[in-house]
Amino acid sequence: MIGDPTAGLGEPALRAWWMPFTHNRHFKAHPRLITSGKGAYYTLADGHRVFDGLSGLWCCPLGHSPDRVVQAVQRQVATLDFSPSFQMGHPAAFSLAERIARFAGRPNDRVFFVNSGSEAVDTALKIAVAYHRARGESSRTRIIGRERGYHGVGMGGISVGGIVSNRKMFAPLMIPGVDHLPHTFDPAQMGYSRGQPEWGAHLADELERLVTLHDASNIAAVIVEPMQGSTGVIVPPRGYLKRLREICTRHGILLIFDEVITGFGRLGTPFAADFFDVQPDLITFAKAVNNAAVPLGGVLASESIYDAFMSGPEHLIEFFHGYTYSAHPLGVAAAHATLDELLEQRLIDRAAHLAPVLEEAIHSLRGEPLVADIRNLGLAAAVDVTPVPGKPALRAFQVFEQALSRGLLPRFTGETIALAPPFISTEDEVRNAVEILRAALRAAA
Ligand code: PXG
Repeated sequence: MIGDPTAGLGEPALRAWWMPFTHNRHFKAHPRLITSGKGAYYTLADGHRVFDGLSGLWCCPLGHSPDRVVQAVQRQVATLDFSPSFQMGHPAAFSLAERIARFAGRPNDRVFFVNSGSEAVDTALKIAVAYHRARGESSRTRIIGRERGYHGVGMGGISVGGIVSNRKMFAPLMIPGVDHLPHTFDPAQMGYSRGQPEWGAHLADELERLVTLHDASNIAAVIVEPMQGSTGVIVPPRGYLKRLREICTRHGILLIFDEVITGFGRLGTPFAADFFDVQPDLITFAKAVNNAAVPLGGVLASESIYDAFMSGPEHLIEFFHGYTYSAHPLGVAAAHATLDELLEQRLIDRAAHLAPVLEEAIHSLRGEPLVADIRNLGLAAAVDVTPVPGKPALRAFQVFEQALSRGLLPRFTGETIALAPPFISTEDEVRNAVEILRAALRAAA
């Protein structure tokens, strides 16, 4: 803990907020409070500045409060604070949808706006099942996710997700008819891989096994994160995603890429679909789309999927789905400003340029105390640490605390520490973040 981070906030002031994905009792006894952010740094309540090693929660590639986004949101809230998206529309939402489709290199796609990654995932699953039904293939209802996958916390997302702690308490609420592909992480085969592992493309063939089990006529879609982020930067083996695409195409199964983390530049390309040269039928996005200034997400759907819905009388709604805040004017304004900044400042190229800097630095931690594996892809990296015997997840937290006290905010989850710096970082900042992590590992050992 750094100094007195409560800065005058007593325990009662911390009581009411039931915090998400947080050890609430421990946190409230030892709070870590952020009071402001600018560029690649947060300021904590005790005045310490820390480098934002995970771009918020993977969502602030431009750093914090970039002027252009701040001004766009300020202008927007004063001009049109809210506009209904059911049976009405505001012009900037249409132009944003068109821009995002072009940015994705899929100019004929349609974009459905939501407010979070979880909503994007549940929306994509609904589109997939309804698409088949609209085409007269209503038996195609099964969805295939993947072990270790994270697809948010909606009922659909936890069902197709593969993280046991996010699932085990909620079994009765999960959607039926879901299978999981095996995850692709095998340290014996791919330990300390730089970028994509050579081993593991054959794991995609498990999809053929599921098709043989259920028959393709019962399967609607496969959903995967092209690079698994939350579970600790699990990088797809070379050829794996292409093989998944081929099998889906052969059997008329829709392929959904959940690009909530990888979308908008994290791998040094607009989307991971570009990086891997594999085009899915549906892409979910959120987070970096508008630098997280206002919640916004969405789903990119291919034209043929959209067209399948556009039947029946024209005065009737085609897709009974949407949110009060779909295409919220503030979120949309922030997204336009974020895209302007990403493109004009060539920040995705910059992410691509920083990727090998991060790779070199992070792999130099091999052999340091506690280090069990290191992985990286694009401007993202993870270090697995050896667990404290009998106390799962404690070690990464200890390393996290050591890093925070030295001026770096990384992400810890399970036995993994992850880094995904803002695209605006300098090479030195990236190297320095890793040096802080090195000191933290030594101190925690
Ligand atoms: N899909 C993917 C691939 C995600 O990574 C979601 C869906 C859900 O998004 P929302 O906006 O509903 O939270 C995510 C979210 C971490 C971390 O530390 C990752 C996420 C969220 C919070 C922390 O890795 N991913």
